[in-house]
Amino acid sequence: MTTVSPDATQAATAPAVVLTIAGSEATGGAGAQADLKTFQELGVFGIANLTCIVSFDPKESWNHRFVPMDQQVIADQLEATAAAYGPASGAPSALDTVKIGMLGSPATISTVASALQENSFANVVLDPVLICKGQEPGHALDTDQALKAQILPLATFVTPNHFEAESLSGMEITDVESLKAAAVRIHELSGAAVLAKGGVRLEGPDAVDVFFDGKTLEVLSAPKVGEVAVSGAGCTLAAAVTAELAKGASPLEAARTAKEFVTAGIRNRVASGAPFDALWQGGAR
Ligand code: PXL
Repeated sequence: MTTVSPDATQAATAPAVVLTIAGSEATGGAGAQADLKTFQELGVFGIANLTCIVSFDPKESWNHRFVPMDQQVIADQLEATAAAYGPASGAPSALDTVKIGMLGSPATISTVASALQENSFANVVLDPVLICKGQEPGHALDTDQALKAQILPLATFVTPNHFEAESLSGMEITDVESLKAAAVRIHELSGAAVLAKGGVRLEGPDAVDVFFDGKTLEVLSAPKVGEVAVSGAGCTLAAAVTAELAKGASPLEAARTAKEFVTAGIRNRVASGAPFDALWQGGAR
Protein backbone atom coordinates (compact mmCIF):
# COMPACT_ATOMS: atom_id res chain seq x y z
CA MET A 1 0.00 0.00 0.00
CA THR A 2 1.33 3.46 -0.77
CA THR A 3 0.73 6.37 1.54
CA VAL A 4 0.73 9.96 0.39
CA SER A 5 2.28 12.45 2.77
CA PRO A 6 0.53 15.80 3.19
CA ASP A 7 3.53 17.51 1.58
CA ALA A 8 3.41 15.32 -1.51
CA THR A 9 -0.31 15.99 -1.87
CA GLN A 10 0.30 19.69 -1.68
CA ALA A 11 3.09 19.54 -4.26
CA ALA A 12 0.78 17.75 -6.69
CA THR A 13 -2.07 20.24 -6.37
CA ALA A 14 -0.52 23.54 -5.35
CA PRO A 15 -1.16 26.21 -7.97
CA ALA A 16 1.56 28.42 -9.41
CA VAL A 17 1.64 31.80 -7.67
CA VAL A 18 1.57 35.00 -9.76
CA LEU A 19 1.62 38.69 -8.88
CA THR A 20 0.09 41.63 -10.72
CA ILE A 21 1.35 45.11 -9.93
CA ALA A 22 -1.51 47.16 -11.34
CA GLY A 23 -4.18 49.75 -10.80
CA SER A 24 -7.74 49.18 -9.65
CA GLU A 25 -10.35 50.10 -12.26
CA ALA A 26 -13.47 50.60 -10.20
CA THR A 27 -16.00 49.11 -12.63
CA GLY A 28 -14.10 45.82 -12.79
CA GLY A 29 -13.47 45.75 -16.53
CA ALA A 30 -9.74 46.48 -16.57
CA GLY A 31 -6.75 46.65 -14.25
CA ALA A 32 -6.10 44.41 -11.25
CA GLN A 33 -9.68 43.11 -11.23
CA ALA A 34 -9.34 41.81 -14.80
CA ASP A 35 -5.96 40.30 -13.91
CA LEU A 36 -7.24 38.44 -10.85
CA LYS A 37 -10.26 37.06 -12.72
CA THR A 38 -7.94 35.85 -15.49
CA PHE A 39 -5.56 34.23 -13.01
CA GLN A 40 -8.39 32.40 -11.25
CA GLU A 41 -9.87 31.24 -14.55
CA LEU A 42 -6.52 29.86 -15.72
CA GLY A 43 -5.82 28.05 -12.45
CA VAL A 44 -3.08 30.11 -10.82
CA PHE A 45 -3.03 31.75 -7.39
CA GLY A 46 -3.28 35.50 -8.04
CA ILE A 47 -1.93 38.31 -5.90
CA ALA A 48 -2.58 42.01 -6.67
CA ASN A 49 -0.43 44.86 -5.39
CA LEU A 50 -2.24 48.12 -6.21
CA THR A 51 -0.50 51.17 -7.70
CA CYS A 52 -3.49 53.49 -8.14
CA ILE A 53 -7.27 53.68 -8.25
CA VAL A 54 -9.03 54.69 -11.46
CA SER A 55 -12.70 55.70 -11.22
CA PHE A 56 -14.32 56.73 -14.49
CA ASP A 57 -16.37 59.92 -14.24
CA PRO A 58 -19.81 59.43 -15.80
CA LYS A 59 -20.47 63.16 -15.43
CA GLU A 60 -17.38 64.01 -17.53
CA SER A 61 -17.60 61.70 -20.59
CA TRP A 62 -16.31 58.75 -18.53
CA ASN A 63 -12.88 60.37 -18.22
CA HIS A 64 -10.37 58.84 -15.83
CA ARG A 65 -10.18 60.02 -12.26
CA PHE A 66 -6.73 58.76 -11.28
CA VAL A 67 -5.53 58.58 -7.67
CA PRO A 68 -2.04 57.16 -7.07
CA MET A 69 -1.38 55.02 -4.01
CA ASP A 70 1.06 56.47 -1.53
CA GLN A 71 4.58 55.26 -2.47
CA GLN A 72 5.10 53.75 0.97
CA VAL A 73 1.88 51.73 0.60
CA ILE A 74 3.08 50.38 -2.76
CA ALA A 75 6.46 49.47 -1.24
CA ASP A 76 4.71 47.83 1.75
CA GLN A 77 2.55 45.64 -0.51
CA LEU A 78 5.60 44.57 -2.51
CA GLU A 79 7.55 43.83 0.68
CA ALA A 80 4.72 41.72 2.14
CA THR A 81 4.30 39.78 -1.11
CA ALA A 82 8.04 39.12 -1.56
CA ALA A 83 8.41 37.95 2.05
CA ALA A 84 5.44 35.58 1.75
CA TYR A 85 6.05 34.15 -1.73
CA GLY A 86 9.12 35.75 -3.38
CA PRO A 87 12.17 33.89 -4.71
CA ALA A 88 13.93 34.19 -1.33
CA SER A 89 10.85 33.34 0.82
CA GLY A 90 11.41 29.59 0.91
CA ALA A 91 7.75 29.08 -0.03
CA PRO A 92 7.28 25.72 -1.83
CA SER A 93 5.65 27.30 -4.87
CA ALA A 94 7.71 30.45 -4.99
CA LEU A 95 6.52 33.44 -6.94
CA ASP A 96 8.67 33.78 -10.05
CA THR A 97 6.21 35.37 -12.48
CA VAL A 98 4.95 38.91 -12.24
CA LYS A 99 2.76 41.10 -14.43
CA ILE A 100 3.11 44.88 -14.58
CA GLY A 101 0.02 46.87 -15.50
CA MET A 102 -0.75 50.56 -14.96
CA LEU A 103 1.92 52.32 -12.91
CA GLY A 104 0.82 55.85 -13.72
CA SER A 105 3.59 58.05 -12.31
CA PRO A 106 7.40 58.31 -12.41
CA ALA A 107 7.51 57.81 -8.61
CA THR A 108 5.60 54.52 -8.83
CA ILE A 109 7.82 53.41 -11.70
CA SER A 110 10.92 53.89 -9.52
CA THR A 111 9.34 52.04 -6.58
CA VAL A 112 8.36 49.10 -8.78
CA ALA A 113 11.70 49.04 -10.63
CA SER A 114 13.51 48.72 -7.29
CA ALA A 115 11.29 45.81 -6.23
CA LEU A 116 11.87 44.05 -9.56
CA GLN A 117 15.64 44.45 -9.16
CA GLU A 118 15.58 43.09 -5.59
CA ASN A 119 13.63 39.95 -6.56
CA SER A 120 15.01 38.36 -9.70
CA PHE A 121 11.71 37.07 -11.12
CA ALA A 122 12.04 34.59 -13.99
CA ASN A 123 9.13 36.14 -15.93
CA VAL A 124 8.28 39.84 -15.94
CA VAL A 125 5.31 40.45 -18.24
CA LEU A 126 4.91 44.15 -19.02
CA ASP A 127 1.66 45.59 -20.33
CA PRO A 128 3.13 49.01 -21.18
CA VAL A 129 0.03 51.03 -20.32
CA LEU A 130 0.88 54.45 -21.74
CA ILE A 131 -2.66 55.79 -22.05
CA CYS A 132 -6.09 54.37 -21.35
CA LYS A 133 -9.15 54.61 -23.52
CA GLY A 134 -10.37 58.19 -23.43
CA GLN A 135 -7.00 59.75 -22.60
CA GLU A 136 -5.08 61.96 -25.00
CA PRO A 137 -1.80 60.51 -26.34
CA GLY A 138 1.21 62.14 -24.72
CA HIS A 139 -0.69 63.41 -21.67
CA ALA A 140 2.00 62.04 -19.36
CA LEU A 141 5.27 62.11 -21.27
CA ASP A 142 7.43 61.90 -18.13
CA THR A 143 5.65 58.70 -17.12
CA ASP A 144 6.02 57.21 -20.60
CA GLN A 145 9.73 58.00 -20.63
CA ALA A 146 10.31 56.56 -17.15
CA LEU A 147 8.50 53.36 -18.15
CA LYS A 148 10.70 52.98 -21.22
CA ALA A 149 13.92 53.74 -19.30
CA GLN A 150 13.34 51.82 -16.06
CA ILE A 151 10.77 49.05 -16.57
CA LEU A 152 11.09 47.99 -20.21
CA PRO A 153 14.70 46.78 -19.76
CA LEU A 154 13.53 44.52 -16.88
CA ALA A 155 10.69 42.93 -18.87
CA THR A 156 10.97 39.43 -20.31
CA PHE A 157 7.64 39.68 -22.20
CA VAL A 158 5.95 42.85 -23.41
CA THR A 159 2.42 43.29 -24.83
CA PRO A 160 2.09 46.71 -26.49
CA ASN A 161 -1.15 47.70 -28.23
CA HIS A 162 -1.13 49.60 -31.52
CA PHE A 163 -0.45 53.00 -29.93
CA GLU A 164 2.12 51.66 -27.47
CA ALA A 165 3.91 49.69 -30.22
CA GLU A 166 4.22 52.89 -32.29
CA SER A 167 5.50 54.78 -29.27
CA LEU A 168 8.01 52.11 -28.18
CA SER A 169 9.31 51.39 -31.69
CA GLY A 170 9.18 54.95 -33.03
CA MET A 171 7.56 53.48 -36.16
CA GLU A 172 4.22 54.09 -37.82
CA ILE A 173 2.01 50.98 -37.89
CA THR A 174 -0.55 50.82 -40.68
CA ASP A 175 -0.72 47.10 -41.57
CA VAL A 176 0.51 43.65 -40.56
CA GLU A 177 3.93 44.19 -42.19
CA SER A 178 4.58 47.36 -40.20
CA LEU A 179 3.28 45.65 -37.04
CA LYS A 180 5.86 42.89 -37.63
CA ALA A 181 8.63 45.43 -38.11
CA ALA A 182 7.64 47.20 -34.89
CA ALA A 183 7.59 43.90 -32.95
CA VAL A 184 11.12 43.15 -34.17
CA ARG A 185 12.29 46.63 -33.20
CA ILE A 186 10.75 46.41 -29.71
CA HIS A 187 12.46 43.05 -29.20
CA GLU A 188 15.80 44.61 -30.22
CA LEU A 189 15.25 47.46 -27.76
CA SER A 190 14.10 45.35 -24.81
CA GLY A 191 15.42 41.82 -25.33
CA ALA A 192 11.91 40.67 -24.35
CA ALA A 193 9.47 38.42 -26.17
CA VAL A 194 6.96 40.77 -27.84
CA LEU A 195 3.26 40.33 -28.51
CA ALA A 196 2.31 43.46 -30.47
CA LYS A 197 -1.44 43.90 -30.83
CA GLY A 198 -3.12 45.26 -33.94
CA GLY A 199 -6.56 44.59 -32.45
CA VAL A 200 -9.36 46.55 -34.10
CA ARG A 201 -6.91 49.32 -35.11
CA LEU A 202 -5.73 47.62 -38.31
CA GLU A 203 -8.15 47.30 -41.21
CA GLY A 204 -9.46 43.91 -42.26
CA PRO A 205 -11.76 41.18 -41.00
CA ASP A 206 -9.30 39.78 -38.43
CA ALA A 207 -7.81 41.05 -35.16
CA VAL A 208 -4.12 40.44 -35.83
CA ASP A 209 -1.31 40.31 -33.27
CA VAL A 210 2.37 39.64 -33.93
CA PHE A 211 4.63 37.54 -31.68
CA PHE A 212 8.41 37.83 -31.90
CA ASP A 213 11.00 36.51 -29.45
CA GLY A 214 14.17 36.97 -31.47
CA LYS A 215 13.76 33.57 -33.19
CA THR A 216 10.12 32.94 -34.04
CA LEU A 217 7.89 35.48 -35.74
CA GLU A 218 4.25 34.38 -35.70
CA VAL A 219 1.09 36.19 -36.75
CA LEU A 220 -1.81 35.36 -34.42
CA SER A 221 -5.15 36.10 -35.94
CA ALA A 222 -8.83 35.72 -34.97
CA PRO A 223 -11.98 37.09 -36.62
CA LYS A 224 -12.82 40.55 -35.23
CA VAL A 225 -15.81 40.72 -32.89
CA GLY A 226 -17.18 44.16 -33.81
CA GLU A 227 -15.01 47.17 -34.57
CA VAL A 228 -14.98 48.75 -31.10
CA ALA A 229 -12.32 47.95 -28.51
CA VAL A 230 -13.54 46.25 -25.34
CA SER A 231 -12.45 47.27 -21.86
CA GLY A 232 -9.98 44.89 -20.27
CA ALA A 233 -8.75 43.17 -23.42
CA GLY A 234 -5.15 44.34 -23.00
CA CYS A 235 -5.03 43.59 -19.27
CA THR A 236 -6.57 40.17 -19.78
CA LEU A 237 -4.20 39.24 -22.62
CA ALA A 238 -1.12 40.08 -20.56
CA ALA A 239 -2.58 38.39 -17.46
CA ALA A 240 -3.28 35.23 -19.46
CA VAL A 241 0.30 35.24 -20.79
CA THR A 242 1.47 35.61 -17.18
CA ALA A 243 -0.64 32.68 -15.95
CA GLU A 244 0.51 30.41 -18.76
CA LEU A 245 4.20 31.26 -18.29
CA ALA A 246 3.84 30.53 -14.56
CA LYS A 247 2.41 27.11 -15.44
CA GLY A 248 5.48 26.39 -17.59
CA ALA A 249 4.33 27.29 -21.10
CA SER A 250 6.84 28.68 -23.58
CA PRO A 251 6.36 32.35 -24.53
CA LEU A 252 4.85 31.37 -27.91
CA GLU A 253 2.46 28.83 -26.33
CA ALA A 254 1.48 31.43 -23.73
CA ALA A 255 0.77 33.98 -26.46
CA ARG A 256 -1.41 31.53 -28.42
CA THR A 257 -3.44 30.50 -25.35
CA ALA A 258 -3.84 34.13 -24.26
CA LYS A 259 -5.14 35.17 -27.68
CA GLU A 260 -7.76 32.39 -27.60
CA PHE A 261 -8.75 33.30 -24.04
CA VAL A 262 -9.22 36.98 -24.94
CA THR A 263 -11.15 36.19 -28.13
CA ALA A 264 -13.61 34.03 -26.15
CA GLY A 265 -13.89 36.77 -23.51
CA ILE A 266 -14.67 39.42 -26.13
CA ARG A 267 -17.30 37.18 -27.78
CA ASN A 268 -19.01 36.87 -24.40
CA ARG A 269 -18.55 40.50 -23.35
CA VAL A 270 -20.59 42.19 -20.62
CA ALA A 271 -22.56 45.35 -21.52
CA SER A 272 -22.95 48.11 -18.96
CA GLY A 273 -24.14 51.71 -18.68
CA ALA A 274 -20.60 52.80 -19.67
CA PRO A 275 -19.91 53.49 -23.36
CA PHE A 276 -17.66 50.41 -23.62
CA ASP A 277 -18.40 46.74 -22.99
CA ALA A 278 -16.20 44.70 -20.66
CA LEU A 279 -14.47 41.46 -21.53
CA TRP A 280 -15.80 38.42 -19.60
CA GLN A 281 -12.98 36.19 -18.40
CA GLY A 282 -15.43 33.28 -18.06
CA GLY A 283 -16.12 33.41 -21.79
CA ALA A 284 -13.87 30.44 -22.57
CA ARG A 285 -15.72 28.04 -20.20
O1 PXL B 1 -6.76 49.11 -19.99
C1 PXL B 1 -5.75 49.80 -19.40
C2 PXL B 1 -5.98 50.04 -17.93
C3 PXL B 1 -5.15 49.42 -17.04
N1 PXL B 1 -5.27 49.59 -15.71
C4 PXL B 1 -6.22 50.40 -15.20
C5 PXL B 1 -7.11 51.05 -16.04
C6 PXL B 1 -7.01 50.87 -17.45
C7 PXL B 1 -7.94 51.54 -18.34
O2 PXL B 1 -8.93 52.07 -17.95
O3 PXL B 1 -8.06 51.84 -15.51
C8 PXL B 1 -6.31 50.56 -13.72
